Order: sequence, then C-alpha cells, then structure tokens
Amino acid sequence: MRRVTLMLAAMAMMVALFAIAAYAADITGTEDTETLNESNKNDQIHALAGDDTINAQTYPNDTDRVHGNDGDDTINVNDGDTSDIAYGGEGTDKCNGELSNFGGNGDEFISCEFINGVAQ
Ligand SMILES: [Ca+2]
Ligand SMILES: [Ca+2]
Ligand SMILES: [Ca+2]
Ligand SMILES: [Ca+2]
Repeated sequence: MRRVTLMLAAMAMMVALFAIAAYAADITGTEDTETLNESNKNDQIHALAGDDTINAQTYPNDTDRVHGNDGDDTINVNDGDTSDIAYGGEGTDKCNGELSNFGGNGDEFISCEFINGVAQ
C-alpha cells in the first residue's frame, strides 16, 4: 500500500517537472545585431552583443525575462501584463513595457536608459 502511494507521488512530481520544462523557453541570440521574438511560454531571452531588438510583447499573461546584454538594445515587454523583467545591460537601452500605476506592480526595468521613450 505504502509503496503504491510513494510511486504515485514520484509520478506526480515527474509530471510537474515536465510541465515546468514545457512552459519555459530559452532563447539566445548571437554576438551580432538581430531581432529576437518571444514564444508563447515564459521566456529567458539573452540577446548577447549587438544592437538588438527583442520583441516580447506578442503573448500576454506570461513572464518574460529579457536580457539585452551588450549593445544599444530595444526591449519590448509591453504585452499587457506586468510580470516581465527587462534588463538592458551595457549600452543605451530602450525598454518599453507596463509601468506600475496607483501602487500596483509593473514590469521590472533594470539598467534601461529609456523607459517608454522617457530618459531615466
Ligand atoms: Ca513569452
Ligand atoms: Ca545580439
Ligand atoms: Ca509586460
Ligand atoms: Ca544593452
């Protein structure tokens, strides 16, 4: 009886792990300038060097972590939800997303020189 319970618990855990893996995507660019597009999953995007444009505004209700890395990047996380993080990194980076208003949470902007067109 006990063994069956343990086996079911192990199986449930494996299913949970698989589900997490299925709903997260790693997207890595190159050292050149390029345009990267998000997927409909929770993305980890690294654009690496170059003046990159990262479009993570296509699918709402996901959590995208976008790293511009080196270069003057444009990071778009203005997808209608407030659970994204834009890391500009080195260079003059333009980040576009949802700002917090009325004390609510907004997207997180780290090392962005411009947010929604406004110099920081
Ligand atoms: Ca996404
Ligand atoms: Ca790049
Ligand atoms: Ca957003
Ligand atoms: Ca950058």
